[in-house]
Amino acid sequence: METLSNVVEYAMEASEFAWEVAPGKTVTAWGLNQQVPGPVLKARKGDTLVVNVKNNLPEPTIIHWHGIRLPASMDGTGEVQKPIAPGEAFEYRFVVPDAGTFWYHSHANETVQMERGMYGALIVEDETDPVLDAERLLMIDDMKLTPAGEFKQGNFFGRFTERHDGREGDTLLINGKEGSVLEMAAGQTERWRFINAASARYFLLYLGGREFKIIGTDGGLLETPQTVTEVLITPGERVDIAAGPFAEGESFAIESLPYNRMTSFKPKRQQFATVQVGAPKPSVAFLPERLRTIAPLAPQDAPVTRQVKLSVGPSLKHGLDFLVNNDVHVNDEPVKVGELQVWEVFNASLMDHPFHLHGFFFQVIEENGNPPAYRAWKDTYNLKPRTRVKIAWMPDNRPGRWMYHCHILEHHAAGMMANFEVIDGSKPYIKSEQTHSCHI
Ligand SMILES: [Cu+2]
Repeated sequence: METLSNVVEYAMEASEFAWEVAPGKTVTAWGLNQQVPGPVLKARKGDTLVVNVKNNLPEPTIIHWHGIRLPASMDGTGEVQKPIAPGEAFEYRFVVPDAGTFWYHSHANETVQMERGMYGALIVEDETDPVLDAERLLMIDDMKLTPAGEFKQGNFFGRFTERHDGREGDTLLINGKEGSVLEMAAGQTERWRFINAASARYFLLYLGGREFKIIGTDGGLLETPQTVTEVLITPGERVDIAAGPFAEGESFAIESLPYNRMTSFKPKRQQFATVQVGAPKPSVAFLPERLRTIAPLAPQDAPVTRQVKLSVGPSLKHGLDFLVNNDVHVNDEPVKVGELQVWEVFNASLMDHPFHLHGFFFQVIEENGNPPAYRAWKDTYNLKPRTRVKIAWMPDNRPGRWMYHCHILEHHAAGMMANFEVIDGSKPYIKSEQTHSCHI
């Protein structure tokens, strides 16, 4: 198939460099091509993407392609790939089969490398995308810095709190910059693609009470636009919205409303950027009532094939461990190609966790006994405390080692993850050895 597809090539180099997050405020970042976020990679649905990653960081790295349904060998985790050593390079090569807002990020020493800037967007377009007047990418992140602009290292208590709550900082970034001003024309409607690249921050998007339409999420377009005034975007998630039209002279903030994810952080209303609406321009935007059809994968009462329990438990070594089915860094049972998976994911803990499945989209078919408000393809889904969701997904013919984990990076590192194998059911199953430990 690949020979028929258009090939899009990029070269990226991971390195340490000075990055100005605001005038006079410079950090020693780690990132791709000396920018935070890294370059925006663009392709069209069905293209073959080839990305050569050269590692000039002082430690090994790996690049994970979040949300892309690629072969296991290209997933960019320690399960399937030897980390790229300093001075070495690796070529990722895969077809991008779905249109949508995706992203790439380090999957090695994540809590450090992503905090420092090792992430970027991957946009996959399709001719069926709605036509809006313009498109903008907004990558949400924060950094926890000292007054001198160094990445803050906590004391013993601080490190314990960070392990429990996840790392949040007060330097609030959109596309690597603090206090951005976005200018747009009056009368126009734009597509804004939000990606939450933060370690642990929950972003409850708010445009000063103005209505906007959610048009897409992790796995591309929704079936119908959803008109709202706020939407929660948890770490790892993507939300595409149609914003506008606004009137000339309007100015408003892109904010995150207070959200209590049940940690020691005090929920706050925080401003990430400002939008200024300038002189009007003609609009060609047309948002259809129906964006596409998403066939349901399973009925709400489909029998559960696996239970996944997320919890927090005491640990002699660390104080607390973050658990999947009562264990850390779990080796879960394999699943067979072509066998519908209906997983009941239960958050038994007293805090929120965004559950992320690598390499496959799922549909939430039930949440605490109720059907979801609308159907969507997801790869990351937030579970509030004591929440039980049923997700359905289909392992298509991409055997290999995959994983699922909490996308709060500190929880992932503290054990809330599992790997498992997708196997060809027609062959006898021989458990394969992982190529490299994913443990930090
Ligand atoms: Cu978590």
